[in-house]
Amino acid sequence: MAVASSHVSSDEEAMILELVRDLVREKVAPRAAEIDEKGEFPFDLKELFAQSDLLGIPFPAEYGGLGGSFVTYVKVVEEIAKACAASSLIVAVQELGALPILIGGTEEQKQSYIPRLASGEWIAAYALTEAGSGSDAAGSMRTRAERKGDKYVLNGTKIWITHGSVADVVCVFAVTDSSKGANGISAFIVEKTFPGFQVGKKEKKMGIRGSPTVELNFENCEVPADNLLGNEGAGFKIAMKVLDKSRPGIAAQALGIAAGALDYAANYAKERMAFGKPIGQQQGVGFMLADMKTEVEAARLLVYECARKCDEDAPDLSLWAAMCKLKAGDVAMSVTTDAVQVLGGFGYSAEYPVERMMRDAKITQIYEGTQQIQRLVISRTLVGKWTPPGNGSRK
Ligand code: COS
Repeated sequence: MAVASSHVSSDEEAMILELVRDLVREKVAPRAAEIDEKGEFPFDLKELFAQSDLLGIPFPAEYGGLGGSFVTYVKVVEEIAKACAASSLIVAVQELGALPILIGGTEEQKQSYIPRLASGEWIAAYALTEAGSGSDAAGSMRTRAERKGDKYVLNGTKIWITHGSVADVVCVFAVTDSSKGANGISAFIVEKTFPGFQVGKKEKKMGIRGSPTVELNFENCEVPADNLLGNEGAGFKIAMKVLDKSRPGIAAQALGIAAGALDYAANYAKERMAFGKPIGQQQGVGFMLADMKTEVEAARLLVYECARKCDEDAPDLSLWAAMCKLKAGDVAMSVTTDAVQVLGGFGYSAEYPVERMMRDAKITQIYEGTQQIQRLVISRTLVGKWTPPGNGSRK
């Protein structure tokens, strides 16, 4: 969680972004195709980002972070995603995994964990989703946590956990009281060394292949009671507040993918000749590029405005987080698809980056809440939530 008033000036933000552009050009872009092909987490780039203080940007200075604004943070994610979507998740998921502690943690918990995450010494992950509990995150959760003395004992399985296999610490959501629906869910800080924590199957994915997505199994996993975040039952609200601040990071990733694909397609269209002139000068392609550019800039305005609202802890943040993730995810998909079209047969070849970008774009319409969930969140702000007659709740 970035501090409300940033410690980073606009001059410093410009310097950070220049540094990131240099790193991306020299170190990230040349590795992007290989990272995708091998499907391996790029530990070298994680180290590079850690040494360059990029992981600490959104964390408050008092916990070892840079105390940067959310606006700076989303711009950094965007810059990395222009070249390599998987690598941009190194920055974005560190924030996602740390947010439950920043939002729901005690001073002691923050002091204990955030400095190690801000420096990049440790990697964080966020474990909400289960096989039967994706969009309906509260209603269908099956992972249980039972208090036994000074410990909680966790049992259950989480799936689709980004960086779950490389994380040192995972914020895990589990049911502590099944009679209370969303208000019976609690959040825990779980270290990978806690007994009963196991990494399960790794997914084979369409895109973001350098970012490991795994199953996590909790078999009588013992978590010290001190690692409960907030009170028992506070977990779902923490999970939702986290998503309000992490969806803009995913929107920034989507924006970066789209901007990277547009850039590549526009350059190609300037060079590639057909019927005696560059294809970009022909109306069919030129107008496509014009629409792509307009969509990218529209998404950018929403992402940056939402990041500003994150910095202010604005009361309508949920709405803006959902809108920017919805728009940027759809723009990433449409712009990368059109970029492949601009390149024609070459666009369909893995030798050109737009093929990877199109595969990477798809996930931004799915994770951190599907586009349908974003629309649900947005429409509820307009017309309210449906509560069935009778007891007023299905739970
Ligand atoms: N901030 C704070 N509190 C919130 C909140 C938010 N953004 N959103 C919901 N809550 C609170 C509600 O106010 C409600 O509190 P009370 O019981 O005190 O009234 C409680 O949380 C339950 O909320 P709600 O009734 O809206 O829950 P629903 O089950 O109807 O649906 C959705 C919530 C669908 C919005 C939620 O489940 C969701 O976002 N699902 C998608 C999950 C997701 O993005 N998964 C991706 C994987 S994580 S990378």
